[in-house]
Amino acid sequence: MRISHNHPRFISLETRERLVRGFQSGVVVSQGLIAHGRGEAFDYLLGEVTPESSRVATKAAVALLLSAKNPIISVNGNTAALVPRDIVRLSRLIPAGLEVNLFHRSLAREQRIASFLKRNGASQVLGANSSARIRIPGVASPRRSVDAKGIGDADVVLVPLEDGDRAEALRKTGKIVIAIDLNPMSRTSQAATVTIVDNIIRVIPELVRMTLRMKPLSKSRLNAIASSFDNERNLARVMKDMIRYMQGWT
Ligand code: PTJ
Repeated sequence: MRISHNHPRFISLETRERLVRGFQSGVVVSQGLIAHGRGEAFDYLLGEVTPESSRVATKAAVALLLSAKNPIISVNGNTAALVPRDIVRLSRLIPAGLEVNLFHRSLAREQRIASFLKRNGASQVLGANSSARIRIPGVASPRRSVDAKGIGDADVVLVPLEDGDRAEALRKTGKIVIAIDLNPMSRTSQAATVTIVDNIIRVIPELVRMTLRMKPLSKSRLNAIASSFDNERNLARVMKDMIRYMQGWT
């Protein structure tokens, strides 16, 4: 379907079309369409704009990614379909590895997503072969199986649209978890070290811009930014942003 740029809801409709195309090509699962609907509902509560609280979280996330020894970006179907170029750009800039890691896992879909990322500029994508896998203890979903050289060995993991179980389990293994989730009340949001509550279509381009700006900063400045961030406090700020936005309607 072609959507006119003049349509008042162009961005939202175009985003849905990307997911539908991703679904038709086997990158996105049907459950991913449902998950996006839940995300959209929370995006409404933000007024579909990035609140200041999310910018603060993005800055802390970049500080952690730039200070990491082995940072990894975990990619699922929705992420690949919505922001393929920017996620590859971010991985190059930091630099961080890319690992396909799926909730609804099949080797064929992992390989499809890896090829899609490569067509969008990635040179190496982990997680798309059955060898070199290890299991994260305490995860019931297929997401427990990760690449030993990727998420398995990472100190900082960026997890867009994650499930709560794995976010908690990754924290328990001592890793720093950066989540992207429009729902500030989800278990993932609560479990992560840094949660960016915003739409992934705005978050990844903002992470790219912020990385370009923060790359010249010293290690001690990056440490100071990361350690002054408090996720619990910031999530409370996001909720206040949502309430304030809704009060504007009454
Ligand atoms: O590709 P797979 O097999 O790994 O499956 C991916 C989905 C998304 C289906 C899987 O991870 C899943 O079931 O996710 P959830 O638990 O339904 O959704 C995860 C969170 O993502 C929810 O809290 C949503 O609010 C949030 N979300 C959905 N769309 C967006 C979003 N957050 C940011 N940006 C979005 N566009």
